[in-house]
Amino acid sequence: MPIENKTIDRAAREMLQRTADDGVKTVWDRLEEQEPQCGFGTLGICCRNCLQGPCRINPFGQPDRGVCGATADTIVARNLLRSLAGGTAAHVDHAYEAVEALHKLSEGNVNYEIKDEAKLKEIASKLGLETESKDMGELAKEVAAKAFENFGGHGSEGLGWLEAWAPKERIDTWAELGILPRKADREIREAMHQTTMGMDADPVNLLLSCLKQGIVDGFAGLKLATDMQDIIFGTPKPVQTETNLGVLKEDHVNIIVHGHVPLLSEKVVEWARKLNNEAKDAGAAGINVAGICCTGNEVLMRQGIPPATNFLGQELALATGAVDLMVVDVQCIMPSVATVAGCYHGEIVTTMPITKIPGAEHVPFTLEEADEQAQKIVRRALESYQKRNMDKVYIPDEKVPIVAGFSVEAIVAALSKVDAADPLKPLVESIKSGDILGAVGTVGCNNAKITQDSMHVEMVKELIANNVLVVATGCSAHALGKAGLLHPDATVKFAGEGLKNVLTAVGEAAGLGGPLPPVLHMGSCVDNSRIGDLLTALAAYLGVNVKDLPVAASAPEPQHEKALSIGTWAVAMGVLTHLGLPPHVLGSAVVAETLTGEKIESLVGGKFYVESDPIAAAGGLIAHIKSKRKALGI
Ligand code: BF8
Ligand code: SF4
Repeated sequence: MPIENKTIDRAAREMLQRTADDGVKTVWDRLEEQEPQCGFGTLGICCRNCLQGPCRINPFGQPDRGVCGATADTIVARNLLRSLAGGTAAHVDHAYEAVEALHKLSEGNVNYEIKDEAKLKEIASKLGLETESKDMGELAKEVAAKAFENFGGHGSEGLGWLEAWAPKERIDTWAELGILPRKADREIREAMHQTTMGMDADPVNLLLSCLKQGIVDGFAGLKLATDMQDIIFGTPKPVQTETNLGVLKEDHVNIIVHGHVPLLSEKVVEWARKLNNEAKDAGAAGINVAGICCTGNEVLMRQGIPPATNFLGQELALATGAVDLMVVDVQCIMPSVATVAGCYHGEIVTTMPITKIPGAEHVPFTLEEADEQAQKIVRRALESYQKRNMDKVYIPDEKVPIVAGFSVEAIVAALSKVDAADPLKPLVESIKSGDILGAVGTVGCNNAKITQDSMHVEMVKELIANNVLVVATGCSAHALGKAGLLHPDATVKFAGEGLKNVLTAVGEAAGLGGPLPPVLHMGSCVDNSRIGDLLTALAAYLGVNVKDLPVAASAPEPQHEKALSIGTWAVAMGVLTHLGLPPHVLGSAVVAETLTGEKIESLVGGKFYVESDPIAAAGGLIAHIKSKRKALGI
């Protein structure tokens, strides 16, 4: 495959030339080696859930059943539910780590603080806790106890986080459909049970459980994780920095934080700053920390740490020969990083008991000894720097300025500069007048099957040209950042007239001396909860339901099971959700048609929409937004 078809990112193209010249394999080479990929797997019609299998269904004839009698519909729906349970488990486990941190800090056992006391109080009172008579430690302990209740417990009680934050209309809808979740661990466990041999064979029943996993993901995963992280590390405010591989510095010790949970990466950032002088003693100009994937987003949003690249660029960052150490926690870490680092330079340090990689160093990370371990990791980077061969360093000269840090609080703060008494009013008025046609949240990954960043960038350019405001998270935000779309200049260059006027008015009122960017970076993948909060607030303000808003969601280049669980949550919230490539469900017409059809839309208000052409996808999303506007009479 020619390099131009692998990525639109110029830095990535340069590095791909380098890895090709050096005979170092990357994710794209391995995809080619896998091709043609298994047709049964692609269609979702293979099952290995018991030892009578593996079974596969012939889409064109016989056999049309597995050994046990399972049909293609059963197998596809079952496989999808297992994937969703995987994605949901990842987010819920992430949230658990963050709750545990709040609990331990409330007991004074760990060296983390409460950075956002106002958010802690706000969350506590939403949970029905009395806040006035208590100190922050006590309150944190009570909030952590309430948060823990979302994971396990007996009986059929529901998720406290959902009950406190989901719109009442949604709760009623989900209850009517029988998909109102109980505790998260129970639902994930039940999904695994439901999909074992000799269990549920009804594809529709399995799909309802899929929706339930999505709801668990949204509230006991995304929302819970974001809330805990905001309390401990602060709620993001706008920050300016740069992105792409050019943020690596030849004369600095370069440390990359990669993974998802900020408990470690925040400490690495803190200690890199504190130990900067030691780097000078080691002959470097200082320590430079850059991020990859969502932990990169977390430290970008709160600390202004520059993102080096997104998911598909993780090996390419190492191929610069300038990364002295890459420290990883959980999720989206390709095992190949150890191999690529071995070919160039740099140490890979794993830190979590459930994420070890052959060839990497393991430095266990615990909340109790977070400072010691972060120091150890930073000092290892200094040692690694001293072993770096400067002749083999090549850093592409590609970096672009970005603005990030748009939490809901930050967006409301900017809007309140236009109307202090009624901050949502200017946004709502602009939507009503048509200056802003609607909004799309672009989220999710890169996928080696799609030219890196191309779907994100081309689709979003088309959306903003048509006055659609875009909010972004995850690797989508990285992609858009690398393409210059997280910067006010892009508003001038690419936004339609109406959108440009609104963003300029708000940006100038907020004292930015120019427009807001046309794409607001709202954070990591768990921070999709911020998009949910914004939609909930907008719907409440307008007195309508979330499903009636002129909005849509899109994962243009989905890769991970987490992207599917997030997308399913969005559908359950009532939002049309675009995917740039289909999940492994096309082997069952029942499943594929249900996920994208009118039936699911009539039940929950949302559905999936698959389109692999970026301009056509933008057109589909715009048509949807227009139909919602029409229904609202605006
Ligand atoms: O949680 S967008 S490739 S990094 S899964 Fe992974 Fe996908 Fe990137 Fe973040 Ni989200
Ligand atoms: Fe085959 Fe049924 Fe076993 Fe799956 S559960 S492997 S379809 S026999």
